Amino acid sequence: MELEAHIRQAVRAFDQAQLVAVSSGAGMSKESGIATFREAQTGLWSQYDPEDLGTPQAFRRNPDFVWKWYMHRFGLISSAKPHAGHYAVAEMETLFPKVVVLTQNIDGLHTAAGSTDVVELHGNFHRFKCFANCQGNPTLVDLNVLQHDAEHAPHCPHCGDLIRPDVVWFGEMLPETALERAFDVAAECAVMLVVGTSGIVQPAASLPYQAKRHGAVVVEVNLEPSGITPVADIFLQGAAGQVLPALVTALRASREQQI
Ligand code: BV8
Repeated sequence: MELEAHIRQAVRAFDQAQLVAVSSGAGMSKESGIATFREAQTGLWSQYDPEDLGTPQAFRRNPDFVWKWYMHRFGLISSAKPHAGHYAVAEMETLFPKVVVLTQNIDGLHTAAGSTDVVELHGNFHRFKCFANCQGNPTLVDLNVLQHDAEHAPHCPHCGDLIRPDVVWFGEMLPETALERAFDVAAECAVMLVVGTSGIVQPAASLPYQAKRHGAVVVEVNLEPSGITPVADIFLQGAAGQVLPALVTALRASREQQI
């Protein structure tokens, strides 16, 4: 079946949904110019595996090196803008009683596009904190106030420990409240729209399986099959920035016909 037929199938699946979950990965931000996690390694960084850089051990071992990698990515992310796909997800809030975005992305683009209920599973790149969380979890610091540069990880003004991005590294637990809410939403949603994830990183990759186990319809948007495709009821092959606006246009048209 071609994409249009699959979108019509998806529109029927969304019908009467009270709670819609949207689970997004790095592919959701690709058309905003942010390389996916696996492609993030360009130029100097191409010889390093992100899973070897994004860990607390790597940061402790060589803080300035990991800091430089983050400042490199921060430069890419901070100039990124939401694309039509982000805005389409935000518009879904006008079509359904409740839409919750469960994102693995740390770029803040869903919120920037207007989504009002976003669960950030892996933190947010615009926040920085004391590694020791010396004033409580998290001990956030304002990077603009701290003397810092792109070459050296700054130090906490309270305790002197290293300052780090407020993101979840490999081997670290996800924020408890975010994780709990994500699994609750996955268990209660009528439809889970899964966008731009390879379905490799856990526990985020388990959310569509949780949704399916609890009777949700799983609709996947990806350029190619992923670790989620085996559990997807409907696979919309294509780029998020193209497929999501087409899906929302069809959902809106279907809603208008019902009025
Ligand atoms: C945890 C923030 C409990 C940082 C990220 C051994 C030791 C320790 C842990 C583990 C272990 N074995 C397994 C684990 C668990 C580990 C894990 O899952 N590892 C994987 C590699 C097997 N997980 C963890 O460590 C998590 N914590 O489990 O705690 C624990 C603790 C100790 C020991 C055991 C368990 C923490 C994981 C969070 C890591 N932090 N990000 C930062 O970004 O700097 S992960 C990071 O990578 C992203 O946030 C994202 O989650 C992930 C990348 O995945 P995707 O988003 O799927 O992106 P990817 O590039 O893979 O795929 C892109 C997709 O988009 C593709 O399918 C592509 O086709 C598609 N696409 C591309 N363009 C488009 C598109 N689709 C649509 N449109 C397009 N235009």
